[in-house]
Amino acid sequence: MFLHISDTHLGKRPYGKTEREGDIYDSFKQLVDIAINERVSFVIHSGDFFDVYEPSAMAYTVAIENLKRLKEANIPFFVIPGNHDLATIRGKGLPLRVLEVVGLVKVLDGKEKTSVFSGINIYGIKYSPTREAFVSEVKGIVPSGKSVLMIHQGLKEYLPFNGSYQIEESELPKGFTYYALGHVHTRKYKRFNDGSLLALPSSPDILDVREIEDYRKNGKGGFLVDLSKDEPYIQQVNVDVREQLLIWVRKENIKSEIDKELASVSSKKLPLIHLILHGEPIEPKLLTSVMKQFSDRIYWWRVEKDETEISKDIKLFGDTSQENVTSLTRKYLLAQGYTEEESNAIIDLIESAEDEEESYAKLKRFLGIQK
Ligand SMILES: [Mn+2]
Repeated sequence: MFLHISDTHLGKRPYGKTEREGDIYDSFKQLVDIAINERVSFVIHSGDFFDVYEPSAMAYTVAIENLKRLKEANIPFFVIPGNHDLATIRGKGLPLRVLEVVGLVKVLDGKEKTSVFSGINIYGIKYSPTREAFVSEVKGIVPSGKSVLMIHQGLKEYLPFNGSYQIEESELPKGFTYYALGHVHTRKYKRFNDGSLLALPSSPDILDVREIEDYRKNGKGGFLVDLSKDEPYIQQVNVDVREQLLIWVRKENIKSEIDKELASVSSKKLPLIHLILHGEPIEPKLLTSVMKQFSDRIYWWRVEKDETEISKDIKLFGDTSQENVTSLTRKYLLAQGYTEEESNAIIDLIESAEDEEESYAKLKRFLGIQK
């Protein structure tokens, strides 16, 4: 049995938050725990191990600490370079190679495509930016015996947006027992008519608002795979991630909507809230004061989209053809609930933006730090 994971994006720091960077490290740590506890023969990672091709010292530290735990448990780690692992500047090298040089991973990237481990032929190629590149990478790979193909590609069936996929499912080379796919952050697996399996573990953390829906359906984590039987057998294993909620609120029911959604949270970690505002315009001050009441039940909140009836505001402005940016800004700020004095201070601040020292002094006065 082996563990299939992907898209760990170590080092990613969503919204600039170090706690979120820590969450992503924690998900990886939990996957390593699973591999050790389940005594798997090896781990395969389908790419985007790091988030960038020049990872931070912190990302390397977490990677090495956890890969060392696997090595001590005699569990090899096979990985392919995803698009995030590959340098965009020539000659910068591959961060995964650093981990390979110190003996913690085996990189399958096309130059070296095969590795045989516990009776399974493991093949892997690096991310190919085009269909043509993919075809030439897989050319010459002939599967034999129980076999795994690790790829990091967009498949039209799962990433149906123009320019986001390189190949279609039917273009996968035939004859492998298990297709270990990365890149698509949606978790699923399917069995083909010949009994072979295609699996997408997705990222083990919610890295984007668009992943929330899939998380709610399928959770986050990896797959335990058993190729010892006639047909491959797969089992989903989950990690505990910081939950994220996408909540539609109206001015009159902000609190009750959030209360209702918070009831579904099961993670030990406090959730991150993304709000979509609709209905009547909501003054920022009102929103801030309502959200303050949740400070011990949520980790952080942000507005994902403001779909309130801004058109109403615009009508309030009347004929705007004779107005300049300053007067429109003032009207908008007043409509958002700021006082005349506050609105003037904000405009003053915007207009003095050329002189950094002066605008800094004004900002301090505005925030009441300095008279
Ligand atoms: Mn990815």
